[in-house]
Amino acid sequence: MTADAYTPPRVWTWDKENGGEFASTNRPIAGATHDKDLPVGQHPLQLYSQGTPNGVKITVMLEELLEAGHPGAEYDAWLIRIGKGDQFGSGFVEINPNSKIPAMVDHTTTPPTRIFESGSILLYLAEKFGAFLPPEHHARTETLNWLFWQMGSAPYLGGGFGHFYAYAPEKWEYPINRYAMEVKRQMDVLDRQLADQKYVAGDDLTIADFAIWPWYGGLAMGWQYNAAEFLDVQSYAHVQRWARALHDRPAFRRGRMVNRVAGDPSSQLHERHAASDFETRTQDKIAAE
Ligand SMILES: N[C@@H](CCC(=O)N[C@@H](CS)C(=O)NCC(=O)O)C(=O)O
Repeated sequence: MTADAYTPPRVWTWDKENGGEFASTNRPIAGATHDKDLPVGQHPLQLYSQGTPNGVKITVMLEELLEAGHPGAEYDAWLIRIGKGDQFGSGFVEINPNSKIPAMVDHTTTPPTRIFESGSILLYLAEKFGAFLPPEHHARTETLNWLFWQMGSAPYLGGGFGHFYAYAPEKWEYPINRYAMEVKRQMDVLDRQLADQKYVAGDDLTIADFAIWPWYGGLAMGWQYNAAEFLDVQSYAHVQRWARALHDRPAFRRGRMVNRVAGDPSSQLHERHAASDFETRTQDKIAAE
């Protein structure tokens, strides 16, 4: 037992000063903290999100749908600043009782349809547009296998490894070891899968790629937690090849810009309401006005 080993009390209580990045938005209770309606734009699809890996899954898919000639995928993307607690506004909680981005509303149905959980949104869009989810039984099942693999695996990468390596108030060996081991195992799973096929679920780009790329592609590109060297991400050669190929697609480049609040101002499009916004409404252009 180490000097600062913890003996849990009989009943856990909320210690508001428990520290760590993002601690101020964490609460042990659900529900809204304040009244705030959500804005609604002109397009059928209304997205409420931020450009985190879970948010990027959806904007990349919407941009790929538009690129593939589905005009019905036009969308308004509104910024929900999770660091400021926008996810706890009453309007947002009405469309996602779990208070996490991304969340979407489809206004083409009566009544409008709310969709939350990024995997559910990807599946909803794939079924709505008949795209990026192969209809053939085996290929469809394989795509869903990898979609759900991502949903189950990424919390170990973000909530486990990322939290303890980058955000916790101190570096503790036990949790960093545990989650580094698991994340490296997951990268190896993906690397073996990508060794003899172009995309995660086979020869075609699917919602499995949209789900997995922002997390594991981002890790391979060195964008996550400043951990590229620590996890030796370069050693996953097939993940590297796949991550770079997707990174170079124009729709992925645009998708990464939407609702992004960090990085070069020219890469940040806080809100997206029209295709032309990528040229005219990025933060560098807004600052110059
Ligand atoms: N399983 C959810 C996870 C969503 C999620 O964790 N979103 C994060 C941003 S990446 C969030 O909204 N965090 C705000 C909070 O926890 O209060 C999904 O895939 O949609």
